[in-house]
Order: sequence, then C-alpha cells, then structure tokens
Amino acid sequence: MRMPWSLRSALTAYFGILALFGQAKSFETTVTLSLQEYWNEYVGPIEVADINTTVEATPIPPRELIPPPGLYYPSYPTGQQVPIQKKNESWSFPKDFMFGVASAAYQVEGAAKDEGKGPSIWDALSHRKPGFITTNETADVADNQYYLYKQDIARIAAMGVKVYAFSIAWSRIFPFGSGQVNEQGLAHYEDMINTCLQYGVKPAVTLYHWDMPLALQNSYGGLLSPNFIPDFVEYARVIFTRFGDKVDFFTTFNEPSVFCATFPYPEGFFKPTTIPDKQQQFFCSQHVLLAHSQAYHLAKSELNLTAKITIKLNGGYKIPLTNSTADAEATQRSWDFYEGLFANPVFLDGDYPASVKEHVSSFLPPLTDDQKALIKGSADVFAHDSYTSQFNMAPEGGIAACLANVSDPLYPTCANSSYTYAAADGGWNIGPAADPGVAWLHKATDWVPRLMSYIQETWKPRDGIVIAEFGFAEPFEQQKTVLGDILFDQARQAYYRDYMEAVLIALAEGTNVIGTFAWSLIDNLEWNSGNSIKFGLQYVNLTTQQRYYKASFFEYANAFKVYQEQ
Ligand code: PNW
Repeated sequence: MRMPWSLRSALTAYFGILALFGQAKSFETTVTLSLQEYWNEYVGPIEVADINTTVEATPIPPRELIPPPGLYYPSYPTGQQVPIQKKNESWSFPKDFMFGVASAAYQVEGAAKDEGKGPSIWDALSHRKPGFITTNETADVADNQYYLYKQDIARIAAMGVKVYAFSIAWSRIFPFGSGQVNEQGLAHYEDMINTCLQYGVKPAVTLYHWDMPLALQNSYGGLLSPNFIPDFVEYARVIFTRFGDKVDFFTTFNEPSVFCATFPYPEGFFKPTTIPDKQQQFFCSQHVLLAHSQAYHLAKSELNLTAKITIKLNGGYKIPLTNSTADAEATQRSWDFYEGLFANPVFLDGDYPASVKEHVSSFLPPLTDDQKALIKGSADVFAHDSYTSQFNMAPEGGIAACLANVSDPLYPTCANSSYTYAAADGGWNIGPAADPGVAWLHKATDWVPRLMSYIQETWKPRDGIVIAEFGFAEPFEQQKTVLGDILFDQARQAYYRDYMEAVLIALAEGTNVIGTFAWSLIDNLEWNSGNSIKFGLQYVNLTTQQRYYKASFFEYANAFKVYQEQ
C-alpha cells in the first residue's frame, strides 16, 4: 500500500533547499511511501505484545468484581425543579462551627511591589528562573485581591460564609523581612480585617504562607538559619499587637511539611548553604518549631491574646496497603516523618517521633529541655489541611535495606505510597483523580471520618480540629472556554457534598471538628503550576477580574444551610 507524501517530509526538504540556496523558495514534489515507511517516518518503532494470537477465556477472579469506592446518587431525581435534598435528622453542625473559605497572599493579592511591599522568594524565582512556574506566569497581578478585597469579602458574606482565612504577606509589613515596619502594609490588612468584621465574617490569619521575604533568604538562607527565629517572632509581635483584639484565630505557619520539603532551592539564586541537601528540610523544620512556639508564648503570656493560635499541618489519611507488619511499619514512618515531625512535639511531648529522632541525631542539634517545654502544648487546636488520603507500604526491598541506603529515593522515610487499593482488594483508585496536574489529589472523602478520629486520638488537641484547607482541582477546568461550563464543576461539587457529609459523620461519631475552611475562595496562582490548576469555589476572569460563583460553592454553602444548628 502506498501513501501520499506527508507534511513533515515536505518541511524537511523545504528547509534543506533554503540552506542550499540561501533564499526563501518552496518547491513541491510527490513521493510515495509504503505503509511501513510511513510508520517509520512518522511514528517510529512500534512495541509488539508478547501475546499475539487469540487466547481462550478464563473465569473472572472474584477480586475483579469488587466495586469501586462509591459515588453518591440520591434515590430521587435532582435539579432546580426538584425540592432540596432531604435532611438526615441525626446530623448537624454545632452552632459556632467555623464555616470558612481560604486563600493565601501570594496566590491572590497581586500588587507585588505596591505600597512599600518588598520582594519574596516567589517574586524572585517566578521572574528569574524560567520554568520555575511551569506556565512562566508571575503573581504580579494575580487576582488583584490587594485592591478588590472589599468586593471579595462582600461575596463571601453573601454566601453565608462565616470565616475568611487568609495570609499576611510578611514583606508588606517588613519589606526586608526585619527592621523598618511599613505602615501602609499594616493599614491595608487592618482595613481588610475591619471589612470582614463589618460584613459579619471572622478573619482567620496565617502569618507565613510560603512567601519568605527575599532579603532574609539572601542574607542568611531564610529557614535554614536559626537567625530566622527572632525575625519571625518580631514579625508575629507586630501582627499580634496590631490585630490581636480583632482576630480570634491565628496560624503561624502553613504546611511546614510541604515548604520544608522544597529545599534545596535552585542553585545560584539565594545565599548558598553548607547544609547537605537531604538535611535541609530538618533544619527548616526545627526552626519552624522554635519560631512557632516562641510566637505562641509571646501571644499568650506576654501580649495576653485570647485568640486561638496554632500551626497548620497537612496530609492525607495513611492507610496500610496490606495487613503485613512491614506495611504497618511503613505507614507509621509515614505519619512520623510527615505530620508527626511537627504534631508530636507540639501536641505530645515536645520532641520528635522516635524514628525521626534517630534519623536526625547525627546532624541536627537535639532539642533542649527548655525548647521542648516551650514547644509542648503550643497550639490550642489541631489545624489540618486534609485534601485526600493514600495507601502506604514498605519499599520493594524492605524498610531496613532502604534505611541502609542514603541514596534510596524513599530515604529517610522509607515508606512507599500509592493511590490504588491492593490488587487483592480490587486494585481501584482510592477515588476519582483531580486534574492530571495535581498528581497527589484524589477524592477520598470516605476516609475523612477515619482521618479525623486518628488525629483526635493520636494528638488529643485541647480545643478540637479545624480542617484548615480542603478542596479539589476540577479535571481539565483550564481547558474549558464557555463560562457556563466552567461554573458547572461537577467533580468539585461531588467532592464538597461528600466531604461535608463525611464531616457530619465524624461529628456524629464524637470527633470534635470545629470548622472547615474550603480551598479556595477564588481560582488563584497554584504555585509552580501557575494558573493552569483551578481550586476556586469562584471562577476569576483574569482579564476583567470579575468573580463568578461556581456550582460547588452552592454545594458547600448548602451543607450549612441544611445542617447548621440554629
Ligand atoms: C496547599 N500535598 O498545598 C497550600 O496550602 C495551598 O497554598 C495550595 O494552593 C493548595 O494546598 C492546593 O495545592 C498543598 O502534596 C500542597 O499533599 C501539596 C499537598 C497538599 C497541600
């Protein structure tokens, strides 16, 4: 069989001719190729299956008949013409439940150098390191919330939301991280907080959501240095002093397990460090714990704040893949090196989990008794960003072999993870995947009650648990061009409906969940993925900066409409 000559050959020949004669001149000719040549030219070698003859049928193994984790379908039709879903009378959210939405300064504010703001490491990397944000975008303008916050807060209130959880950009308050305070920055957040209160929305404020003042990174390596601690505490002092009478919920750090794992930073940008790459995250973690606990005691003992103060941790429920001892051990190591690294010191005994302690003992100064005493108990509630869950299992070659091999990619945690059930349990995904750009996120709302009771039983927080972020990146949302299609975000709707029901189940089981902050108030710059990933409960037209409620926002609000105790 002969096929007509194709475009790529034509182009090759065209550029060949250009090179030969040095002038823009095209030509046409016709060549015929065999089917095989055609494959070779345009596709290349083709893999051949091992089995390439007809195979007889075999009985279907029972495990293949295990159904997937369920999706929810009511037993009646849905739609605007059908009355709202009936209530489960045994469920309710307590009266003072903190029904909130969340965002973070760098991701939504824009106004990157306005009103005296200094640069953060994210401003530097997004501008100077091509590909650091894969879309090569910056947050120079972002959602422009720095100027549009009044409307944003009005839209929060209009949906009946009770809490707005946002972060303060440190480099707006201290443009160089320390030293001179920028009054314009403080005045800005003061007005934002006042506006919230005016609308009946409680502000919940995070001090550090990843936007390290560039000057601190350049002068001493930011979180890699103990110099960070007094600078953070001074920043906290300014915020607590100014806003402590208006804000009743503060978090010091957002997700240290995530930002400490971003070390080492790209070479050639900031102050170089002599700390070996794999140790950097533990130095960062220690400085976080020390800075957090000092800020906590400053607020409580010196400034007499009555606000709840905590640190925001994150992670999924960790499920042993099989009932083997090795998988149980791997799962425990996974807790230890993720939440436990922060939660054990803060909520238990002031010190790291044993497995972590063993690992860091050769390079990290041990916490002193005084430090441990400061860290222990330095959080009123457990703030946890609980998006998803995963299975954990021992590495292929076993935990011991991994621990003996520092270059094993799983070292030092030496636990593997997966988003699929074991083959013997059906092999299904734990739940539907979010956008392919967010590989870590699957809907796993059925595990939320287990995660909540695990947190409560393990770390016993005094004043309960706040789910300080949860949300879903609707698959392929950035590819949609019709507004109405963007707003009808079915996968995210299902996520919020099932998630809130899971919280109601957790409450009914006696777990003290005191609030939920949905991520996110609006579509925003998703860190290294830029605007290609959407987590918003509202769509933002980045040309007009107009906001539009998505269907999922109504789903989230409806959970409270139906189940909030009056
Ligand atoms: C959080 N994980 O990050 C952050 O606090 C937000 O700023 C971010 O936009 C949001 O979640 C969505 O990504 C996470 O790997 C990053 O499990 C990674 C994980 C979880 C949360």
